[in-house]
Amino acid sequence: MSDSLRPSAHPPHPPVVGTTLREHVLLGMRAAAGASGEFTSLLNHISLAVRIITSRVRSAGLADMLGYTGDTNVQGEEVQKLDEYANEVLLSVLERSGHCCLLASEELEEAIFNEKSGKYVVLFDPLDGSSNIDTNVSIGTIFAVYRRRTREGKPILDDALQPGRDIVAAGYALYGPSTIFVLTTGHGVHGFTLDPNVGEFFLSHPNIRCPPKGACYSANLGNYERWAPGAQRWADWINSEDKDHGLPYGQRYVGSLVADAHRTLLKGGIFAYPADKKSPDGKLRLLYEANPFAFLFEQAGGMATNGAERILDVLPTALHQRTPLVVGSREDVLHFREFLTGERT
Ligand code: AHM
Ligand code: MG
Repeated sequence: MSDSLRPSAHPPHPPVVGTTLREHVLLGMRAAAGASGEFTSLLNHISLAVRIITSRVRSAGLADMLGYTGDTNVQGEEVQKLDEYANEVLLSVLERSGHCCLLASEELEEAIFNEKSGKYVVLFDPLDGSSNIDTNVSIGTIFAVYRRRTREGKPILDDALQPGRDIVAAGYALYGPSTIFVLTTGHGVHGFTLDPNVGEFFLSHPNIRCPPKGACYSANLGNYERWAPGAQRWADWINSEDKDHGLPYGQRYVGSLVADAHRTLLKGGIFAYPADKKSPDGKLRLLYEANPFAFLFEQAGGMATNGAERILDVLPTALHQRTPLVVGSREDVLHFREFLTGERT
């Protein structure tokens, strides 16, 4: 998408630490000629949903008492799982916003169409890494926003099947020791940390840049035997003893994409979930996991590939399509690609 078509949520002045997310988004709107305020309102609705989810995630450790496990709580009531709860919060907040003609979620088999209004499409993973909830490990929400592709009539599935390069906003919330909301509207990447006492996100990480090269890699090495020979050679190389070339890299793997990718974005290095014999198309989902992160990393100077192609250029054919995903520092991702294609052995 050309920059002139992209709604602007980037302030005309350098971002100032302490600015609230609301102010940041508003400054972006003021900088965009003819902005209607809908995009601003949509982003504010997403941040509201994230604050509501944060509040529930923070009491997840009390699950046996309060519920959210999918089982029966101490009062003998059926309780909702946290990922289902997060999904419902996002759906209801976004539906009420009136800005979305189509919503799709990892938790829903089919997309939800709103035939009455909304020029935006939001695709999301409401609670990624949810297998980590039981052990109090960081989890997150991931989203991508597009303009609807069809200009008139009812929205159709094709409105969701757009290549990642047409994203107008992408971001994630990481529910870690604090909740951080990382956002790009195509004008750089900025991180906002939630002050739980005030209930506001404050700009804490302006202009995030992914270092050109890192010192850590993030991959599930338990899948090594199932990987293609190129991916195995990459793993052998990155674990090899070669101090002059900065090897071996350290290994960090949380098993929550949001946590692993966030660390990689800030510190550099590489996150790789390649295809394997068990998941020949990869495990992660293109539309609401890989694309938002690919867009964020490119905006921050990093890179994202499926091994053969730039993630953002892949033309989706299905809502829940899977993809291999390799994101991170430019140099590190290029090295991976060279091993995978056989340019390097
Ligand atoms: P989920 O969407 O069901 O939570 O699965 C996605 C998660 C990612 O957060 C993470 O990167 C990956 O699956 C971990 O997979 P594995 O356990 O195979 O290493
Ligand atoms: Mg997920």
